[in-house]
Amino acid sequence: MKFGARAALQPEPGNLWVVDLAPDTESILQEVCDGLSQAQKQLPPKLFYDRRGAALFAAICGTQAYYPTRTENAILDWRGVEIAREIGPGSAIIEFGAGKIEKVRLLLPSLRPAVYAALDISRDQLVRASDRLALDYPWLAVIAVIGDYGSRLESELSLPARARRVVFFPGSTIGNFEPEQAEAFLRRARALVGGTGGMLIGVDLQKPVQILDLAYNDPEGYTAAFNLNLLARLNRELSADFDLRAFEHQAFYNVARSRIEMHLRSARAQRVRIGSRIFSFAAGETIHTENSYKYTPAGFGHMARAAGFQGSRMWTDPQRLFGVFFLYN
Ligand code: AVJ
Repeated sequence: MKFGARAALQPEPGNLWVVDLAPDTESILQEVCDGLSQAQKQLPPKLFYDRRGAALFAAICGTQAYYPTRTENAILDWRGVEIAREIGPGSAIIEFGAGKIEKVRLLLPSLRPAVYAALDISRDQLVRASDRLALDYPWLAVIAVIGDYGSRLESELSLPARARRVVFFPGSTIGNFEPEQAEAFLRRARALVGGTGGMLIGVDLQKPVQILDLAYNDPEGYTAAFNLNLLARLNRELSADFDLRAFEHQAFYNVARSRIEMHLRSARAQRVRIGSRIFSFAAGETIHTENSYKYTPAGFGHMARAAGFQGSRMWTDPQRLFGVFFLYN
């Protein structure tokens, strides 16, 4: 394993390169204070994924209520050969939000890429998972980049010039973006992969409200714990003094905007200190912690075209809960 500020594919022993571009405490504090200064208080969902948050997210993915993970996995598993045929061998796969690096494993045997680059905000999990992947697939060059989606990957990755580049963005994390930001993200991905490249992206589809509400209010309570852990993290890392018993998890489907909204609701009027700043909460006031937009196949296809991708193909499950799109030029 190699650590460095720059990942270059050099003929050195070992097949894993690690690059750390994680935001520092100072910039996290700035983002948190900015978000809590808005009229509708908000916090960015990337802050969910500290060590405990990543573990809680993995627990959510294992619940019966949270259908996206197992549904997308089934699509990748069933359609892996077809997907691999679309992409072709010897590609450079760049995954955003790679987490535990489980999904790409479903594709690797048929896909046979030359390079796999994983970007994720959860340092320990990413280092562990990429180390394991590099050991399991000695023929694969693995690059792990610790950072958020704003990280300037273009300059950090030196990918083989001839390999077809494909951005892999599974999990429906695109749903975290506002529609305009989502389109901008697709456009950026298209620029990263170039004219011959493509994008393989998981998108959660619109469906009856009860299914969605349950998926974000699992009876085991992992989603509630995941949401509240955000405050626990701010207490730990920014020496904030949130009283975790005075906030509650709230998640509901906003039908008009086709999105799940997650909030943390203040049970009473209270003040919270973060560093040298004080933030006041009215009883019932919320911090908006996440949106998870749901698309129709046609709606997402339209957005992909608007972002510049001319070709699009979708695989789905029999209940049409989830779509895996391959976008290309
Ligand atoms: C990782 C962003 C795809 O939006 O469903 C799961 C995060 N939040 N349960 C989603 C999440 C609450 C998840 N994504």
